[in-house]
Amino acid sequence: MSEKLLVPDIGEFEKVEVIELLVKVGDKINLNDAVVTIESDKSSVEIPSTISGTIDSVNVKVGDKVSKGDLLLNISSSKKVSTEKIIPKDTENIIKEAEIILKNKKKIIQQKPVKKEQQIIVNENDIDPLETQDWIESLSVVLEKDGNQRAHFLIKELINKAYKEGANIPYTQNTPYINTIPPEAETKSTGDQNIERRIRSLIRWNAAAMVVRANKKFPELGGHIGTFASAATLYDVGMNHFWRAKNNKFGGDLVYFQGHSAPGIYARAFLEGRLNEKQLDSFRQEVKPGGLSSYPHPWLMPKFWQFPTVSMGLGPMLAIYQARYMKYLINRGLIKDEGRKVWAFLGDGEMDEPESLGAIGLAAREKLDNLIFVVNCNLQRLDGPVRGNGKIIQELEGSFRGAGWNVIKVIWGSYWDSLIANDKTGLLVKVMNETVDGEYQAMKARNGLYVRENFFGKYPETKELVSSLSDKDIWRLNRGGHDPHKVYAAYDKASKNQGSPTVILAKTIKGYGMGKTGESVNTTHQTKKLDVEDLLYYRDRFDVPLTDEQVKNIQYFKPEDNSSEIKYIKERRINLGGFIPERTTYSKPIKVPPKNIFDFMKKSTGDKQMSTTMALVRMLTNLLRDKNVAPKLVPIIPDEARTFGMEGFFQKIGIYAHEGQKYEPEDSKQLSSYREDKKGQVLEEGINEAGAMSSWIAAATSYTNHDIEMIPIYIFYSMFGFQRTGDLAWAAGDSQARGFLIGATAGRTTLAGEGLQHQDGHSHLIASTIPNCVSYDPTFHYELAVIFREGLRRMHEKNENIFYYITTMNENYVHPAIPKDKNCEEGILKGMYKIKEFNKFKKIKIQLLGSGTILREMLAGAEILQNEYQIDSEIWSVTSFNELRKDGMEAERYNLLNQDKKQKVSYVEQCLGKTEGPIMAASDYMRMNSDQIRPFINKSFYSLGTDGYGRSDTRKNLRNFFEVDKEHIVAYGLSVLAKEQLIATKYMKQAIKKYNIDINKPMPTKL
Ligand SMILES: Cc1ncc(C[n+]2csc(CCOP(=O)(O)OP(=O)(O)O)c2C)c(N)n1
Ligand SMILES: [Mg+2]
Repeated sequence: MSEKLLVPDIGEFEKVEVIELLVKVGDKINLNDAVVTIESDKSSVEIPSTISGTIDSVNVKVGDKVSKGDLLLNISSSKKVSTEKIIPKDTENIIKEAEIILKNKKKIIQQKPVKKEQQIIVNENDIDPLETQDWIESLSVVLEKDGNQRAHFLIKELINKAYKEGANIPYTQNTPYINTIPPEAETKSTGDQNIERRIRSLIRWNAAAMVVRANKKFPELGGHIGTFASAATLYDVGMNHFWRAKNNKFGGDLVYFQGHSAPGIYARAFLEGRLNEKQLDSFRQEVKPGGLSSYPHPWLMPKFWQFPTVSMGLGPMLAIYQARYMKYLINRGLIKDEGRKVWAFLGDGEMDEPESLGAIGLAAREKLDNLIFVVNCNLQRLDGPVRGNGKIIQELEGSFRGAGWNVIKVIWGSYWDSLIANDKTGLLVKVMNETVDGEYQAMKARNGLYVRENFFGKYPETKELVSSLSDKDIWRLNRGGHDPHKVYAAYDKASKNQGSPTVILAKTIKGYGMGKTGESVNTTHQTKKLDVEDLLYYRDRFDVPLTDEQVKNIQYFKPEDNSSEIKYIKERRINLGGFIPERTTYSKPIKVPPKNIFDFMKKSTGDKQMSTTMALVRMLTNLLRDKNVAPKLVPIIPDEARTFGMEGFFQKIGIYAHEGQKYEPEDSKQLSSYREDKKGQVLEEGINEAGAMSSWIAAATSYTNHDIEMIPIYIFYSMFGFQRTGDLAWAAGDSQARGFLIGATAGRTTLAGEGLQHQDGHSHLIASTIPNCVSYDPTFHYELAVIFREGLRRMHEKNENIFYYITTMNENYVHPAIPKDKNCEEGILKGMYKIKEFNKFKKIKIQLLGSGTILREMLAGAEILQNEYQIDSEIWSVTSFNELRKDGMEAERYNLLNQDKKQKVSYVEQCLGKTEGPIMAASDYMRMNSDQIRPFINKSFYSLGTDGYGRSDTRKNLRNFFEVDKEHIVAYGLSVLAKEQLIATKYMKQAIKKYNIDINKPMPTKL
């Protein structure tokens, strides 16, 4: 039976051009196979077949204009599937998931209720304590009889009822200032606590010694002792019991270490035998090979560090998106689900960075139960307390609980357990709740007596609680983050949590053990020197087996290889699969598609106008047909797919959504319907450039963190790229990211109407600050094709640790065929090639260098110069001033250092050295962009550019304003030639008059 395949609903578009036929008569096709590509003035999209069968006739040809309902093909079908039916329905999955959740819920309900002794909380605001007690008793009965879930349900119902009755009192997100896990519910560590303590003490010592030794030698080196001193237990418990390394059987947990705790991580690696004393002694001396970097920097220690974290706030953000990306890879079937975790260690001060909390909602929404944050709440940042007048742990608890995280507070150590159990009046918890962080910090800078008087002394009942304890005992009352039992229990619970991310808020002491000069004092953060007295105290505090003499010499301590400590530490890591951190790569390179895949971009577009953004989307659509590349592409878009004409991707490869699509989209009948899918390929990040960039980094480093090479392509408004998320771009370079950043709608005058905040005239300059970023500003579709293919080859086939920044534009124009010159492709990649020459008059010549859309103004200006002023010219398309500069710098440096040898000729010089006439360059970027190559050529060189704030107007008016339109190019060209005494000044004056150029207009930078 023959069926008709018609043009489906293509939204608002009509009479859209057929640009490709993907099938012919006689072909057998399957449901959803693409048959035809159509293209509007904004985007191209493939039409999939809704019928499987054999093609009887093709009823359209390339160039035809089609609208909804037009006949495309006749197909002899075996079966027809209506468009209704292909709307993705994940109902079954949803039911399955719901069943799993229900099962889990049941499991939770079946948990044994924890018995607890009842407490009477004294509250001065309580107008009827007896009634209060009645309610509390009822709750205790429910807890005992029916468990936590039931109690929680009842409380929720009470709140709902009160809310309905108008009692709109804000519900607090906080729990009392005590540990989330009660002692009786703690999972006990199986480790040998004595050995672990000894190991931890040695790590503490060696970490501090490393910093102190470095600063004794070179006081300028700096370093930190206090951060790791507060976090040692948090790391040790993870290292000994939880973090599984990558090996040939397992993908490995991913740990983001707090930047300033690096010395502790090196100190452990020293005991593990991974680093030697010489290396420890080269802490912060990285210029000679083998030095240890100040903070986690994969660029400088590519076999050790995995994640750069020291720019505060980036770690939390990157970790969240790393965990999300891990789920993405699992859901797309690209890696196995092995229960791997992402752990991120963060400072409590660091949590003030907007980036730290900015993505926690996403983590909860995406149910990232593979993510664990550990916030080291030492209550201090650099200058002083994080929240002197408040409580950072409570504040963070509120934020994270509100966002839907599983919050585990680890506030008090085991020595407090009996005190809290004996707190029958509830007054101890009340004091804990009332004491602000400033006081908590001050107490740890003082002594036991001070704590007795100022903390326990607040109420007679609490004072009585500690009456049998000596001041020393009180001083020993430890904080949760320093208690390996409490930390173990928290990690265990976090690791088993399902359905939400977990944050552990661990209370610690900054500079723990550092004594009077460094413990809990406001200057702890910057303490990098310890005097002999402090060192002796530190040794005694942690029982480090060093003599006084050895302490004075600040010697490292490493037990013999066959000592119980070294055996233990190694055995623990062997059990957990290897060392952490370790950066390795076992991914396979991606074979780049055949050269001809982009051949269609080397032909002229004829009369057809298109933007380079459209050309890019066409190119990506083609790439999605290459079986090696297609599954590896990760298109990332922050809510701008329609702006860039990429909505065709929604149907074709789907938008990643871990829950599939639970609703029928409003536009479900349309070809480019908003299709969310658990296996979706597009990461649609919403209005969130920092998140999109974090996703891009996760995908761009997938080759090392997941051993699978991926090709992330993040497309954004170029203005909201480097300028907005520059620090992440820098971290990407450090991380050795490989992938494409596409600055779309680029150029100060090309993105016409949008105005000052949108018009980018400098992103290439910011890109040039990142050493391993390769950037291009192409004008024509063949340039884009050559650049992109080379990017694929260099990064994903040859595995160079570089990333590409390419700007594309939204201005539609005709694209010519690639010039015949055999060196053209090489020139495109090196940064410039001659695109055209006007050579009719052979008298006066000028060299014109143009970039991006301004190249077209150059070409037009050159034509006027030829036709109206008899001036010849050579026009060069500069695809990358940045690449030209890099080459020029290298040549210049070589030549200066090797004056006796054959001198190198920079590529700029090779192109322009023997040409005639002065040089004038222009781009849609600041003059500084083209000025970058000025030093590499011994000729008169002038730049035009778009310095100054952008503003909304037409392209024509904007180019006139910034003086980069063809008229200004002619006038400035004539002026340059006059200045070089090649023509009379009158021509320049004529042109200025003719084009109404106001010579008194101030520089656009002042307007
Ligand atoms: C973006 C950024 N701003 C400032 C700094 C400088 N800085 C380094 S550590 C630090 C204080 C860190 O305090 P916290 O996060 O509480 O960590 P702690 O050392 O107390 O564990 C500051 C301000 C930085 N590294 N990154
Ligand atoms: Mg802190």
